[in-house]
Amino acid sequence: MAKKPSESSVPSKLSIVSDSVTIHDQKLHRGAGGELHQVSEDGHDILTTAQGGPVADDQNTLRVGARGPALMEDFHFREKIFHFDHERIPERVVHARGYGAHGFFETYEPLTDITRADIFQRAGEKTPVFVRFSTVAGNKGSFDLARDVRGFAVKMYTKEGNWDLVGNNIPVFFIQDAIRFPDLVHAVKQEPDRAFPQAQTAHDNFWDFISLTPESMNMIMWIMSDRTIPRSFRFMEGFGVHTFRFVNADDQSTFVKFHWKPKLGLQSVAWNEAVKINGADPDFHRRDLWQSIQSGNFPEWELCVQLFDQDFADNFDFDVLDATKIIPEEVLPVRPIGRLVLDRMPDNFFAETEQVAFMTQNVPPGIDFSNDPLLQGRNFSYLDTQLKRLGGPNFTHLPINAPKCPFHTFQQDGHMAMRNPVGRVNYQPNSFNQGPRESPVKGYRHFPAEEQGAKVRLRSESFADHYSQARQFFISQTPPEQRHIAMALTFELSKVETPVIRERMVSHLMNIDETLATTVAEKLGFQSMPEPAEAAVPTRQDLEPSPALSIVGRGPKRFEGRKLGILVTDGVDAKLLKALTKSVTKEKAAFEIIAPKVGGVTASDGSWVEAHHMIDGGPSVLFDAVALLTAHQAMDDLVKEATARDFVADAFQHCKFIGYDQSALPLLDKAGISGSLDEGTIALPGDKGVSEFVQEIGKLRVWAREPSVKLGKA
Ligand code: HDD
Repeated sequence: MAKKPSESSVPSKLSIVSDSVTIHDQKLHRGAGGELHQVSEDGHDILTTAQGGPVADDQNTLRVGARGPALMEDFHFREKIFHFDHERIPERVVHARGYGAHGFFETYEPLTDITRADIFQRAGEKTPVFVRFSTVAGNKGSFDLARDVRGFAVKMYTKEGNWDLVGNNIPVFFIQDAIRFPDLVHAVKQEPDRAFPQAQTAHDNFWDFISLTPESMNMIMWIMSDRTIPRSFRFMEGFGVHTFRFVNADDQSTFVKFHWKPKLGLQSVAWNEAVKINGADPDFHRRDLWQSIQSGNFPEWELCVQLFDQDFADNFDFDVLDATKIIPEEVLPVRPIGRLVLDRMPDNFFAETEQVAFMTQNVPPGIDFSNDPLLQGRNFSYLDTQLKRLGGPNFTHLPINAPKCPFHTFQQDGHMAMRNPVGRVNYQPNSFNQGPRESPVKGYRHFPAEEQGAKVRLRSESFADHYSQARQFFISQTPPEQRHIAMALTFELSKVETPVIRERMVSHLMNIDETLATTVAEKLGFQSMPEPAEAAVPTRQDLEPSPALSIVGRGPKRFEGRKLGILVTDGVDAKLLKALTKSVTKEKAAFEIIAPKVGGVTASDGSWVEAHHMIDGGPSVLFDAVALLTAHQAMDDLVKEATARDFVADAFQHCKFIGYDQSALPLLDKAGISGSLDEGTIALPGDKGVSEFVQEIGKLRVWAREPSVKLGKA
């Protein structure tokens, strides 16, 4: 039977309206975003076409008779399908998968002596920002915990125009010259004939390119470390990577490197954990940022700078224009100059996070570039890519990309122009004294660096030492972190099918650390060790370790900002559960309850405890530590659940703290760990009181356990 419009299955009261206004006798509703809606005879918002025409039936196409052909006359159908057909835009060629948030940057102190950038002139000044975090290689729909560099792109809407600091969570890069970027990206992304693997460096093309690119060796140490499997965006550092310039009002320049330091410290997950998180929650990082901002726990970073002059640059061991090198913090300390707080999620992912256009060339007066050939190349690339992605030159008219300060140009027309110059005059100079004029005083002045030389395609010799800093990174790691690097290299190279590529990589490792090279070679089943790779600079510099490069060495002291997973059953000790959740909340941490059924459980005092997950949906990999608050009566059933046993076994092998009620001992037994209890498996109450337990789990991992669970045995 054909339905009449009034019989549509859609309920008639669709929208909840927040406000009513009357304009020209037409009663309208104001929606949540401030937009106006037409109102129906019975008071609900009216669905309209994009032309504003009210729609009577959105469920049935216009046709001849109930079973007849559709009519071309159906303009509503045509418009609806047309728009749907065009919903997608090209994804970013790199950094396709990303997630963003709004917030502000607060300046700590005036930096008038070193930069004239308005954003750094007044203490306490707050500047609106939008940040987009991303993975590099995976497509838009890939998973969050790929082993990959994370993008850390910050758009600061300053009073002198947008400043985009388009950085990564790693302070060095794979290549020294932008001309190699297309090859790097082709090599890392899915292989073109088979279109896999996605979001993975573990394949021949990537390691082939890398093994033929010695300048990438420092970056390789970084990407094989735990930096590429961060626990959350909130626990990552960010880096501007390149050397930039600050320029003051007297046109004096100071070199500057930018660092974002997370307030809650650094934290990563274990590789085995990352693999499982990708299955359990492919949106793990998105969800984490969403949940923390929505719950009012606003993530925060300090912007720190390393400042230096030409003298320092001339005397430093490496070229400050070489983006494959760092300046260790122990050599040149970082100075905090402000803080970044993310406190608001976008209203709409596409409009903001997808359409945001970052460009390294967006700098306000007082911030300038160095001659870093990677940075210079980037300054060309980003404008181009926005044109392709966003479809025309007017992408700056999109609210997320428009400056928040007044702006005035003579640009006009083009696709989707939202703003054109008003009036007759759209050029300068003009005789009408109309329109904007340049300001030599307030306007952007490029730093007048003196440059000379022959026109050449040449890499400076000062860029040639590819192994010294790679070794420095490796020796700056704690033993578990070094194990992880060896494991990661072994895993990745084990996926390489061409033996000569594996060998070439190990020959590079010989120049970085012989023990590392031997460990990897043994694990890969090499019969003999290859010769060390030929190095452009034969003598490696023996650099001091830089403790600032370790994550574990500088781990957090508290559980703040982390999440405890509490596995409960019927009969859970109500007092214990309450004390634990109270203590976790007091620590400004979060908890989630996992139960045999998602509905919840009945506690010892008869109260009902609602669960966030059933065991299958809440594996321990989603939590920073776990507690097993079970009861004897539920144990027979619980130990039979494979996922309950995995919950415990995984937490143990991932070196997490496990608090347990004595009733959970049979579960520990079935999970195969009752003979291996250590300082990280804590009876509650018993070994420790609840608040002591919450203090203890602030250490996050019991790395001493790792060799015995074989995970990290390299
Ligand atoms: Fe890039 C995007 C970071 C080198 C060309 N890059 C992009 C994004 C980040 C970075 C965070 C995502 C921005 C967003 O969220 O929209 N890129 C870096 C860093 C580099 C780097 C830290 C080295 C230090 N990039 C680099 C080079 C080139 C590009 C050498 C080209 C010559 N990058 C691009 C691009 C992208 C991009 C093709 C893709 C999408 C976009 O720009 O908006 O233009």
